[in-house]
Amino acid sequence: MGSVSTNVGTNACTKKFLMVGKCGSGKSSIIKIIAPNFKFPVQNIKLNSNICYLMSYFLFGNYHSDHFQMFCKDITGLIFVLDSSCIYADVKYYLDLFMKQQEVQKSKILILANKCDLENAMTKDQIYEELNLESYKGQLLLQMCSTITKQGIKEGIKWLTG
Ligand SMILES: Nc1nc2c(ncn2[C@@H]2O[C@H](COP(=O)(O)OP(=O)(O)OP(=O)(O)O)[C@@H](O)[C@H]2O)c(=O)[nH]1
Ligand SMILES: [Mg+2]
Repeated sequence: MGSVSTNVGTNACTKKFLMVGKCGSGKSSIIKIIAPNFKFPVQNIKLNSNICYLMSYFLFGNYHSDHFQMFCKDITGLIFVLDSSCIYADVKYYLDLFMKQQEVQKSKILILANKCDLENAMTKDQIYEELNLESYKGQLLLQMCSTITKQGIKEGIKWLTG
C-alpha cells in the first residue's frame, strides 16, 4: 500500500474505486496516506499490489441521478468518507443515493468513519444506528479511522481490495 505507479495503462486496471465524501470529511488526508502522489480527481494507483483506478470527488449541492450513474459506472468498490464528529442528515441522504445505484449494490462498500480521534466523535455503534446501516444489503464495512493516528485506514483498504 502507498506506492503510486505512474506507468500503468488504463487497460491494466482491473479494479475501479470511487471515493466520495463531504467537504472537509478527510478525503485528501486519507489519499495522502494510501497514495501520496495521487493527482485529483482520478489516477491509476497501486493499492495492496492491485492496480487500481481511483477517483475522488466531493459531495456538494444537489446532483441529478444521472450524475450518480456516471460516478458509479463500472466500480468495484465505493469508499464513502465521513467525519464521525459531524454526521448530519445530508450524510445519510448521499449514502442512500449511492446505495440505490445498481453498480454500488454489486460492489464492496467501505464507509470510512474518519476523525475518530476527536473527543466528540460518534462511536461505531452510534454511526451504525444513525445511518441505519443494517438496512443495506451487500458487502459493507464500517471502519472507524483517523488520519492523525493513522488507525483503521490500512485495515479498510485491505478489506476493500481483498
Ligand atoms: N482530527 C482530525 N482531523 C482530520 C482528520 N482527517 C482530516 N482532518 C482535518 O480535516 C480537515 C479537512 O481534511 P481534508 O483531507 O482536506 O478533507 P477533504 O474531504 O479532502 O475536503 P475537501 O477537499 O474540501 O472536500 C483538515 O483540516 C484536516 O487536517 C482526522 O482523522 N482527524
Ligand atoms: Mg480534498
